[in-house]
Amino acid sequence: MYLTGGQIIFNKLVKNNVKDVFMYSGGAIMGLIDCFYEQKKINYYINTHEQNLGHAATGYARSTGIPGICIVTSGPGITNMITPMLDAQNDSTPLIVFSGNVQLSAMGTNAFQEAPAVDLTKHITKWSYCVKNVNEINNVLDEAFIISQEGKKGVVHIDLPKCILSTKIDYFNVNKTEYNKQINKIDIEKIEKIEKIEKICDVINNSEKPVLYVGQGCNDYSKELTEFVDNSNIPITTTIHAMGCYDETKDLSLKFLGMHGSVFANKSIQEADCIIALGSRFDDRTTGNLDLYAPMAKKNKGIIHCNINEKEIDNIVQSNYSVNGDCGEFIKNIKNKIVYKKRENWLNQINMWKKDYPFVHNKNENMYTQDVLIELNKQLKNKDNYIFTTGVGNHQMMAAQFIDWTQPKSFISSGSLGVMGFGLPAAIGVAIGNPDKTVIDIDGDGSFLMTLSDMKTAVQYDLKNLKIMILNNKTLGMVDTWEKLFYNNRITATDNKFAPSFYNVAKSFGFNVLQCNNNDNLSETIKLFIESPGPLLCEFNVDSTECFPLVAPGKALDDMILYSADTVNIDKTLPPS
Ligand SMILES: Cc1ncc(C[n+]2csc(CCOP(=O)(O)OP(=O)(O)O)c2C)c(N)n1
Repeated sequence: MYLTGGQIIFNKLVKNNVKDVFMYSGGAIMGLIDCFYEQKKINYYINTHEQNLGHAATGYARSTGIPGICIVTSGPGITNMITPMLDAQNDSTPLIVFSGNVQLSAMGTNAFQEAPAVDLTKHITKWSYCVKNVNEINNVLDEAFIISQEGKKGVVHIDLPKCILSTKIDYFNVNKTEYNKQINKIDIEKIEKIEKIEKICDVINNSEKPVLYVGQGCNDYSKELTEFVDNSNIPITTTIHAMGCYDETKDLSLKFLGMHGSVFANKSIQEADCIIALGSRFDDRTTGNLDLYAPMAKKNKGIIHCNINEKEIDNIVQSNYSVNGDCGEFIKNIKNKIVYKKRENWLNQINMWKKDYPFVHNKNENMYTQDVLIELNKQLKNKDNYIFTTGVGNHQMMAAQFIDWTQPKSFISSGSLGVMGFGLPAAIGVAIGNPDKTVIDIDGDGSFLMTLSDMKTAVQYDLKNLKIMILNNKTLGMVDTWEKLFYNNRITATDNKFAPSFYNVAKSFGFNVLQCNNNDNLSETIKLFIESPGPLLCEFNVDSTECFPLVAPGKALDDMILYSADTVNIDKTLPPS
């Protein structure tokens, strides 16, 4: 049977059980997009911008575990994808991106809508490959699905010259050529056999003050991790990507750590004699000043690191014991060898910190972002039914602080790259991938402005399970704080008072809309927000406030600025980072 390159790709997607793809059209990719016409095998969604499409596929992939499929055109199509591709790669999200390109004979001639696609993406993907022979497609696609999901998950980019998509071959009688697997293929990690287990267990069993520091590498092992924590009585803190992996309402949870994390988590890391890092990578937002990081654990030679990506081991923090492998496997290997210990002094100390330094804010008659989130947290009865996305800024960190995270993969946010504008398109992908859940995008006015055109997409696909909260403080709050604290109050580039009424904008897109301007009707508005169907947007006109605690640049992890007198006394000459 004769099939075009485009049809072969479509068939391979069907064979790989792809149910949903995110796309944006254009001349060079039409040979593939045309295959989606009047068929019922794969749903396709058209966002308003390639960046949005990439974030939507990311939200889809991170919430379902299924690779997100993106289809874009050449030139501006693929350049608009750079941000979501890097974001997905950095946050270990499996994406497969297909881009069109000019025909092979025109490549390198600066042709219309030509971009050096593979050159642009090869440093921000696990694998980036231009198909130059239609016979390769079969094997290239097999490889794309494997690479995006094996080891540390990430992004695969397949570039498709227009002529490859239109060339017909006798599919069943052709020799499906092996392509050159070496080309551009980077970053494929091997999973090593777990070793040194006995020694590691001794270190943990002998420690008086152990802490688990868990990242998203554990998100698929929430049950195993929970059993391990409860059976070993070891307190646990997480990165923001792993929040909910262990239920934060339980006593042994220290919530998330880092720059805006809990004081008690940060203090615990600094005081711990043994840090068991599982599926986390010592990102600088979670360590503070590295020279001052975890002095007791370093002294005690008690840093244990398990990560599936070999390159993360000893990359930032030198471990004393490392395992390059899967966290689930690691937990399975150690769980029966770790003894339950009471560690009364340690847990008492932690409980004192919890009592002395809970997450708080400047409570007064004004309505702040934190007030809204506290009320939301109070009224959301069954959090298992919800998944949250966010923009980037204070609202993101405050959401991490003031919502109790009880389920893994329920906080989907741009962590490593920190892309403003992630919230809405990611929520669209989550809503599509999880029709039985409600998705709430907690967003800032600045972040939301960057990608709000995708409200069209939410309306077009009638996403009744999608809701947006805009915490409109009329400023780019997180940076505004830095201007105030570290740049002598020079408010240079954060005023956002010319942002539109999001209530009106959403209405014109066809959203259901709500608005809340003060604490008096906050409770009632949140109730309505929870009860009303999507697509829904509620604009909360909040007062601007800082997000504390905050580890200032260059400071140790437990040297945090709090809501207190020291807010006004901090050193304004600190170097920014
Ligand atoms: C694309 C992008 N540009 C710039 C930044 C730098 N940045 C980080 S937070 C922030 C302000 C965010 O403002 P907003 O979304 O209104 O949230 P708020 O902090 O006010 O809650 C900025 C400009 C970024 N993270 N992403």
